Amino acid sequence: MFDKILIANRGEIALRVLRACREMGIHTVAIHSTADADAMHVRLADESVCIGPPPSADSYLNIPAIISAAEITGADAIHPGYGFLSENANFASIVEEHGITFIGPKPDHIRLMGDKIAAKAAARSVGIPVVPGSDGPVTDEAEAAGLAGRIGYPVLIKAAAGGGGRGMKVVRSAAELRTALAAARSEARLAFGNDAVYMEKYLSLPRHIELQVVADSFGNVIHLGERDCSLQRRHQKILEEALSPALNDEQRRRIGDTVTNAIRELGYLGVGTVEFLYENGEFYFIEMNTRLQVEHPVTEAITGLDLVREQIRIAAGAPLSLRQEEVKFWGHSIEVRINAENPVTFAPAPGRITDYHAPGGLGVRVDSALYAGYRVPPNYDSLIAKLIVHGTSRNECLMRLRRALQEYVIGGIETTIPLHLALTQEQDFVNGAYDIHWLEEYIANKG
Ligand code: MV4
Repeated sequence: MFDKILIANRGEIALRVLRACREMGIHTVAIHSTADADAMHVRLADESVCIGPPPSADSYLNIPAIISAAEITGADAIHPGYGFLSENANFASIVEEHGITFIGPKPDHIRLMGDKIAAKAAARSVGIPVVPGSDGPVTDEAEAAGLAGRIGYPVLIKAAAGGGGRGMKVVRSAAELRTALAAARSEARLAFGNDAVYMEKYLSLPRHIELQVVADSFGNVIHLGERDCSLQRRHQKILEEALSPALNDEQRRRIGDTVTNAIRELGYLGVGTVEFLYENGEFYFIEMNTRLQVEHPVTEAITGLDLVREQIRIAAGAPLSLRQEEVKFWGHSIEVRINAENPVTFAPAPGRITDYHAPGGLGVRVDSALYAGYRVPPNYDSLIAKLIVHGTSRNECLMRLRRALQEYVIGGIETTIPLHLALTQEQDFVNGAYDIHWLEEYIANKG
C-alpha cells in the first residue's frame, strides 16, 4: 500500500480523498494556490506545498509544479480528484514516467474516452447500445445530408473533442444542415483546436442515466447501479439521485450485465462512469467519464462502498473488495449541489462565510470544505458543498432532504439552497417525473 498520496485538487473533493487516506493510514500532501493558503484541505493535510498563483492554469493545472511537489515530499501516488487534471492522459503518463502511481485509469483509456467519436466506436464494438448516427467523423456535406435523411430529422452535430454539451448543434431540417455543420466545425476548432464532428439522431425528451463501474487489475469488474442526473442547468448537474426513479430491477440487471462485460473486454482499470440517454425504455451510450465523479456519494450511500478507498486499493494492485453478487442496493439517496451563486440569476457569489452550521442526523452527509470565517475565492468552480441524504425510500429521502436544507446555515454569501428547497416542493420532482429539459423549463417559468 502507498505510504503517502499527493492530492492534486482543492475544495470538498480534496477533503474527500484526504479522509479516505486517513482511514487507510496513508500520509497526505495537499497542494494549493496562493488563493487557497487558508483552505481546509491545506489545514487538514499532513503536509502542504504552494504550487502557484490563483489562476488554475498556473496552479492546479501546472503539471511541472505538481510533479515537483510530489518529488520534494516523496509522495508515491497522486490522486487527481475530479476536474482539473483528472482526465488529462498526458498528466497521467507524466506521473507514471516519474515513478509515481496515478490513481486512475490507464492513460490510453483516458485518451480513448476523451475522443467522443473513438469512445462511441469502442463502446459499440463491445456491445454497448449507442445513439444511431455516423459511424465516425462527418466530413462530406452530401454524405451528411444522406445520413441525416436516413436517420430522420432532427439530428444533432457534436464535436469529437466536446463532451459536457459544448459545441452541439440541433439540426431540424435538411435546409439547416449546411450552416449547422459549418458552425459546429468552426466552434469546435476555436474551443478545442480540433474541428472533427459527428452526427447523431436527436433524442428529444431523454433522461440522463449513468452507470458506476469499478474494475481491478485482475479482470474483475462490477457495477454499482445507476445515478439519475437529469436535473441540469446549462450542462451543470444540480441534483443527482440513486437509484433512478425511472428503472426497474430487470432493466437495471440487463444494462448492468451489458456494461460490466463491455468494461472487462476493454481492459479498463479503476472507477468509471458510463453515461446514457434513456428514452422510451431504451439506453443510448453517449460518453464515458474516466474519473471519480462529483455525484459519487449517492452510489456510496446505497451500496455502502467507499469509492475512493476502492480507487486507492486498485491503484496499489489490490483486488476489488467485493463481487457483483455482494453488491446490494439499500434504500435511496439524493445529492444536491450547493453553489456560491444567486439562486435566481445563478451569478457567482464568492465572499466571506460569516456563519456556518452544517446539518446532521440520521442519513445526512455533508461533503464541504467550508468553515465560519472562510473566504470563498472567486477563481474557481462555485460548488461549495454537497448535501447527500439517504433513506429507506425515495419519499423518506425527500423529507430528509427538506429537513436538512432547512437546517443548513451558510451566512454571508448567496447560495442555491433556496432553489433546492423549492424543488423539494415541486410535484413533478416529487413524482420523479422529469427529463433533461425539465429543470431549465422550471427555472424559466417559475418567476
Ligand atoms: C444528446 C442529446 C440528445 N440527443 N445526444 C449534452 C451533454 C452531452 N454530454 C450530451 N448531451 C446531449 N446529447 C443526442 N443524440 C441531448 C443532450 C443534452 C443533455 C444530456 C444530458 C443532460 C442534459 C442535457 C441537456 C441538454 C442536451
